[in-house]
Amino acid sequence: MTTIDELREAVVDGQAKVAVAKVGEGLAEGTEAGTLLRDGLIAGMGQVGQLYEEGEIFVPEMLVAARAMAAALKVLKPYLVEQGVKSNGKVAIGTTQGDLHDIGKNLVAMMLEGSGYEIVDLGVDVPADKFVQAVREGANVVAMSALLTTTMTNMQATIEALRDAGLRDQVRIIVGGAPITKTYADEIGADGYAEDASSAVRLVKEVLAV
Ligand code: B1M
Repeated sequence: MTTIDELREAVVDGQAKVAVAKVGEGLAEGTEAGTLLRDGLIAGMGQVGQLYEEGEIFVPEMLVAARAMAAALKVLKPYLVEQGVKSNGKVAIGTTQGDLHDIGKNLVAMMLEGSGYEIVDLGVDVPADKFVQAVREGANVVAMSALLTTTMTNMQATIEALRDAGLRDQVRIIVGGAPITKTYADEIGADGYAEDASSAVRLVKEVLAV
């Protein structure tokens, strides 16, 4: 088994320490950072997403895998920057105003980061004007998460604020979270809805291709 295979397996198994060690080994063997990212971390996370969609693993395993990937990414990041690996896009992500549930948002952010997107994590309880500011500062995707029926309506407030600021046409907006549906996303004028973190990665790729 090669170091890249071992790195991929460490992500799938959620073994953060092993993943970090394998990144170090791969770099020491002369493997390019971009290759470790693509064939190790991203491939591993892809496998995790697939296992989750097939019902073979559940949220806790996905979260542990995401943490392993985040730990390995932290080590790899400076080398990626050095190599000039191009960002696929800049995503401003946060939970809607009033919402403190950030586990799902963090998972989505980690999966996107591992897939080559630059993440601006606005955190929790994010008011519309913070999303607007992030778009002014270059984000080309706004990703909003809500877990409460009382806070999901703030997604629409953000979309309206972006429209009022004249920025709606230069940004793609995606939404998700347990109470959100595709119908709701369409109703409020978002560009897309993703049910889970792995489909959020596919969705961002799709909306940026339009
Ligand atoms: Co609260 N909570 N909570 N809570 N909490 C829920 C959401 C609730 C359904 C529980 C229940 O009553 N059965 C309920 C909401 C009811 C409703 O609105 N209809 C509820 C409530 C009522 C509350 C409080 C009001 C309770 C109170 O204080 N009386 C309060 C509100 C606080 C606030 O936000 N202002 C509250 C507080 C909390 C804690 C702080 C204790 C804690 C959050 C800790 C944290 O996140 N750091 C908490 C928790 C843990 C939950 C439950 C148990 C678990 C949520 C979770 O993390 N799931 C939840 C019940 C449940 O969901 N079973 C509940 C795991 C996570 C990985 O899934 O976030 O759905 P999820 O993310 C998924 C997808 O939804 C999707 O991908 C993720 C990964 O697959 N996704 C996206 C999420 N965002 C996305 C964005 C995308 C795309 C996909 O694109 C942008």
